[in-house]
This record gives sequence, structure tokens and C-alpha cells, in this order.
Amino acid sequence: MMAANITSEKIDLLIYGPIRPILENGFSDQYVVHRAETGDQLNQLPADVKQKLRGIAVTYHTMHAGKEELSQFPKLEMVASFGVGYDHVDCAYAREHNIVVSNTPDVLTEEVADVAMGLLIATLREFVKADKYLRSGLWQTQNYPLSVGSLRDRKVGFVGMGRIGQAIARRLEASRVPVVYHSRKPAAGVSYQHFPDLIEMAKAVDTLMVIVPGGASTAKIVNADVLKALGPRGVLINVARGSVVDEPALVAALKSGTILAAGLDVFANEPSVPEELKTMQNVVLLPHIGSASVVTRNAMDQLVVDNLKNWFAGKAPLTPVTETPVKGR
Ligand code: NAP
Ligand code: 8YV
Repeated sequence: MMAANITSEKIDLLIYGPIRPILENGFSDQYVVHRAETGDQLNQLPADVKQKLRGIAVTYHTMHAGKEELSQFPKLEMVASFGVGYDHVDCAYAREHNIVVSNTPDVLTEEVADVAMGLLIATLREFVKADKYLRSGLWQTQNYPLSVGSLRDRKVGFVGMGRIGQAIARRLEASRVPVVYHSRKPAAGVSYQHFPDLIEMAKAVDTLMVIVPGGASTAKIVNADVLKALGPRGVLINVARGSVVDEPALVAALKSGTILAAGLDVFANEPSVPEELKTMQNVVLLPHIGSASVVTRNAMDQLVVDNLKNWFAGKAPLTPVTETPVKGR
């Protein structure tokens, strides 16, 4: 990406998606901040605003920033996306049009790893069912039955071993649980066994921890064959993107006993969740809360603001994505 001219002119920005205080209050009066909380509102922005807009903060992963949206802004220089995953931003279009894209890695890594570990244990040791059991008064008559699942006799196969995968793996190592992983190439500095083939890994483990980016290259890679290879003791934890798992195949595998249980923080069509999953006793369902604490979401919002401010101060954004490398700053 080329360096943009720095002038004393006001810089027009758009907050696209939910507006939060750090975003709202983060920009000085050198900036003019416009708002579009939905795709329709973005389409309906006045023509003169579209003409002068130079930066967009995309503030939630369900806000699509594809060619249709981005091509409405001829002077667009930067898209600062909230979240480490940016499969909702068309980076190929951005690169072609000299638009730099940033995301918010690192500041959420440990938070998401905590949730993944909690979801795994809650799924194996049936926390949600046990809580309901107590509240319903059943403990007065009988102790809660022993859980079939346990972390003690498991081997966890990671689908993805990047920043968050490694943070989850550290937690499992501390819990004395063996770890292996699948990714396209071996991860630098990681000593766990690497499986180039996902089905081969699924055969070798009883638990899958899915933590890869969404998008075309990972779409439905966890399919019926992978679930079959995982087997009847199998547990699937997905904290990545719903698109990575073939959801109907997962529902069928849970119903038929092809696998034992699942813990899901993400779904194919959020916030819609298949009704069948909601009726199952062997699943734990979370509403995409991996990074959703006040402290971590504030850090993510601040990084969105700082990325934009750096760019418009003539510097490189703090965390540009690899698809749109920054040159000349
Ligand atoms: P990262 O550091 O970029 O790691 C991504 C990992 O996935 C790498 O090991 C990468 O290895 C692997 N990978 C990428 N494409 C692959 C493919 N086609 N097949 C197999 N492996 C592939 O990313 P991160 O920071 O750990 O975040 C991972 C993802 O977690 C995000 O993109 C986001 O979608 C999701 N996430 C969810 C939540 C939540 O709230 N639930 C929160 C944060 C993040 P190779 O490149 O060698 O294949
Ligand atoms: C957020 C996430 O929930 O960072 C990601 O990729 O999925 C989560 O941290 C999401 O980005 C909110 O839009």
C-alpha cells in the first residue's frame, strides 16, 4: 500500500456496525465520524459522504465488507476491522484497490483460549446439565450421575495452531493432556506432532479443537468424514467460525452417536442456531462469546481506533493483515 498524503483537511471515517464508547470518543475533531449500523444504512449514506470517506471501522464480524460495500467509497484508504478473524472483509478487493486492512490480533488471544478451555471442560463434565439438575431440585433425591466424558483420558487434535491454538494448547499441557495438530504447514517453534491430513489426525485423537480462520480455504473442512474418523468417543469444540464445520453433518453425527458431544461458540448462520442443536443434551452452546469480556473488547476497540489513527498520521497501522502489506511507511 502506498503512503497517503497528510493534509490539514478533515478526515471522514465511517463506523460500520455497532457503535461503542471507545470508537465513538476515540477520534479528535480532526476527524468527521459517520455511522451506519446496518448494510442498508451504509448503502443510504449521502453521496457527498460516500465521495469523501477515507476510512472504515468495521465493528462486528457479521457486518459484511465486500466489493458491494467497499466499492461505494472511491477515496477509501483503510478498513480497520474489529476481531482477529476478518473473513467478512474482502481483502482481495482491498488489495486491488490499494486499501489497507487491519484486524485486532493478540489482545484477545488469552481470553479466547480461556473460553475454549472452559467450553471443553463444560462439555466433557456436563456443567450445563449438572447446573439444571441442581436448580430443578433433583439433587435432593439422588446424586448427579457420573459423566462419561473426562479430560483425563483424552488426546486433543487442533485444527489450527496459530496464536490462539498455541494459547489453548499451553493450557492443555498444564493439564497434562496430549496435543497434536493439523494445519497447512508446521507451525514455527511448535513441537507437537503435525498432521498434514485432517482425517488422519481425526483417527488418531478423540477430541477436535477447531481454531482456524473462516473463509473459502477452511469452509466445511470438518465434514461427515472427519466426524466419522473422530469416532463414538469423539468431542468437537469449535471456537473458530461456524463456516469451518458442516453444520447439518454435525447435527446428524451428534444424533446418531457417530460422535459423543460438542461445544460450540460459533455457528454457520449467526445469530441463528439450528433448533435441533438446542434440543440436544450432549451439546454446550455459547453465543460467540470467545472474546466477549469488557476488558478484552475494550482492548480490541482501542486497537481499531489506533490502527486508523496511525494510518491517518502517516504511519503504518499497528496490525495490518498479511493480504494488504503496507509499503512506504
Ligand atoms: P492465526 O494465528 O492466524 O492462526 C491460524 C491457524 O490456522 C494457523 O495455524 C494456520 O496455519 C491455520 N490455518 C489457516 N488456514 C488453514 C487451512 N485452510 N487449513 C488448515 N489450517 C489452516 O489466528 P488466531 O489468532 O489463532 O485466530 C484463529 C481464528 O479464530 C480467527 O481467524 C477467528 O476466526 C477465530 N476466533 C474466534 C473467536 C471467538 O470469539 N470464538 C475469537 C477470536 C478468534 P497454516 O497457515 O499453516 O495453515
Ligand atoms: C469477536 C472473533 O466476537 O476476533 C474474532 O475473530 O470472532 C471475536 O473476537 C468478533 O470479532 C466480534 O465481531
